[in-house]
Amino acid sequence: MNAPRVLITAFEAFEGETLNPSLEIALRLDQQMIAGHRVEIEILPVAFADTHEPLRRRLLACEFALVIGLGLAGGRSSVSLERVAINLIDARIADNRGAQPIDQAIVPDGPAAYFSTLPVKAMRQALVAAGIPAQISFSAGSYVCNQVFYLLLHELGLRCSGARAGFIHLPYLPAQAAAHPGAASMALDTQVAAIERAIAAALATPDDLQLVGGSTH
Ligand code: PCA
Repeated sequence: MNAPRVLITAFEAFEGETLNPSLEIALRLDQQMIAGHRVEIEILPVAFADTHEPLRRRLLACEFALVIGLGLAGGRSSVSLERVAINLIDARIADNRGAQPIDQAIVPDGPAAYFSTLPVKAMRQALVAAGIPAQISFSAGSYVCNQVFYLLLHELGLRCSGARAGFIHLPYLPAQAAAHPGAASMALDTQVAAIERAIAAALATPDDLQLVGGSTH
């Protein structure tokens, strides 16, 4: 029998970087087995106009038990388990195709926001227990990562009831932080371990734990 599957999405490099930790993690985890599930990957361009189609195609058959988007949030010191995707594009910088849309809806007439359907508290607990800095985040920004996060939940909600999805933002890799004096970073091995543990925790936790994890700012 074929093993159930998990999809990880990742991004190419952007904003003048040559690396993106999400891509490095995805390449390391492609076809790996985690808690009896086979990991598959989808590499996305950092381009507002070119993410929806590959996602829609990949999600069409509702074949994934879990879908987790990954992306870089340069400057953050922890692995960020995102809670909220908003229906807004407000690009701080041009994307890799030169587009810089401002104040547009991702899905016209779509809901203002979607919540992650991953058990983010349980996932954070699993990471912290493994000695990996992790936090809950209440904003995935208004750039391409937030767009993918929103579209994952939108597409899965439209046709794949029961499929769980969310987004995780990652710190710089050390080689990237070297070019940004003072910026935090996390080694690739630690980032890979974080995503392995996050996936395992999500698969093991149908209903999230009631743990403190809110924010005052
Ligand atoms: N991070 C960007 C887009 C691609 C990525 O890895 C973001 O946070 O929107």
